[in-house]
Amino acid sequence: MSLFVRSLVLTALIAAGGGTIGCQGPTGSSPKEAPKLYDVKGTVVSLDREKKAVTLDHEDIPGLMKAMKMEFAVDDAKVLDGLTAGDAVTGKLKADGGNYVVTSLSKR
Ligand SMILES: [Cu+2]
Repeated sequence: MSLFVRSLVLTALIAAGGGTIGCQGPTGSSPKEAPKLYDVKGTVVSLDREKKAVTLDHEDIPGLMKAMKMEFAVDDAKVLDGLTAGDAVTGKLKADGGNYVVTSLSKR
């Protein structure tokens, strides 16, 4: 959902809530941030199909983190198919709160 659409929805929710004085809406829990997808580029340092994890020496991920070497969880062991340590890769990273999951990876 785009930020624009999200703000429209928020505005609508606030407007709807304003009309019900004395009635608590379902606002007990804070709204969950939608997961964001980032492009990730780097080199495979090691991978573990059983653990569904891959360690990447990744480049800067603008808006998320600087270049570093770190381990990521992968969505599915299939994401690691055809890859070996040392491969230069590009892929997608899903950031859900502080939780990072690699959803696709391929050699570049
Ligand atoms: Cu990192």
